[in-house]
Amino acid sequence: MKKFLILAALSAVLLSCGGNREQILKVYNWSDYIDETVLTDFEEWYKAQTGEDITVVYQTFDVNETMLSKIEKGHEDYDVVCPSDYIIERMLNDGLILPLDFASIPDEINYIALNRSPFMQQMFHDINPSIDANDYSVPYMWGTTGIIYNTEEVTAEEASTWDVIRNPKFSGQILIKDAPRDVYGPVLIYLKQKELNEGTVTLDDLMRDSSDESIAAVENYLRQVKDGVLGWEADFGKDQMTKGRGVISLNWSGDAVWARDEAAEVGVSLDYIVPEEGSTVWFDGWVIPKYAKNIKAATYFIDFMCRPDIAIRNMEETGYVSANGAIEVLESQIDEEMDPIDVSYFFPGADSVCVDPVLYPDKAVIERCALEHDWGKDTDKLLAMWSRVKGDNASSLTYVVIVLALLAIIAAVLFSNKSKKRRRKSHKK
Ligand code: SPD
Repeated sequence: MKKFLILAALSAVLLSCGGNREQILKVYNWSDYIDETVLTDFEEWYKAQTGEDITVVYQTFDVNETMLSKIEKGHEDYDVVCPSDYIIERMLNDGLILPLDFASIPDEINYIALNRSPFMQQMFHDINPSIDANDYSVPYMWGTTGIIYNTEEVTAEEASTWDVIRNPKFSGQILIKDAPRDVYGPVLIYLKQKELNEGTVTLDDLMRDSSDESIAAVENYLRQVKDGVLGWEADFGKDQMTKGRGVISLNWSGDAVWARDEAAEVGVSLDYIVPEEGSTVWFDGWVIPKYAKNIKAATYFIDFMCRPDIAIRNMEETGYVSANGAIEVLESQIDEEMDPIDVSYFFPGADSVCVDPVLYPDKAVIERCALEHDWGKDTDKLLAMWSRVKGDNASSLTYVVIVLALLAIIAAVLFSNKSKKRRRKSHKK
């Protein structure tokens, strides 16, 4: 990371001295989401392919909304960013991303075209049936939302329902991802079990449900969860779990893999489950924002990320699962110690392979998961609810108390100054 901060500083100097922006590629990605050595490899590969120099300036974010706001409001000139599904949908609807031109990349190194997964293509298509997101974005990593649990404190049965986050037995030991959409979806799915079982709503309906009634129901539920929450975390939950500082974490599958493997090294036993009621399946994809300045290098960068060996390195470093459909990627994950599962939805024909089910869930798990969708302006209602639950926003009573306290302090200072003056006067007399 240090190296890239230095690079960023150097690049800023280079640019401010009138350096060539065509030799800079600004990448804005989630934290802990890449093997950073691939960035230098990209610089070398780009030079070999095009004969041109490039320096990657790499920055990270922890939540989608931070990234979106920098582009939406700040018009920052990132060349490549990595939003999640529903944010890609929003950027697409708002004209914030550029169509990709992969025809400009020679066939033999066109890794995007060579390694597409039909599952990912379909998911991208489902983002918005009237504008094909496949023309604007390339999937990077994907996964599910579920529960990481400490197997010494929590049974698989206890963790197999979303209600575990309200279980008083684990109060004070529950970590919740500070990602409103990723919490709202599963909680609503949990609350609407009856309707789902009766077939009066579908998972997809729920992912589009921004009604006041549903937001209120989720808010009511989260208020019951809140007192037992050890932390609302953007990216420290996985680490806390490895240290045994929480026993339940509502989290993403990639963080679960990372945490489970790290924890095993220090004798903490973690596992991950997608609760029986259903959940969200998500993906993050590369896009070129409207304000990008180096479209050529951005296009090559996205292509390079799709090279199977690069995809495997990124998976191994982060714990997340690549959206790459190349058979080499599947082969790199075969582990004979695992029970065979059906991942034919992702790798056609692979209906019985020994892979980690946290990385590639069994088809039956995927069938009970749905993709989140953008809510447009209704997103503000969700964010307001989230702040109310977490207590980020002070009530008007809080403001009254603060103002009264400030007035009392000012009065006390004035009064003490006056008495000092009076004392000085009487002294002089
Ligand atoms: N530390 C990188 C985490 C990226 C995970 N993205 C998941 C988004 C779910 N909406």
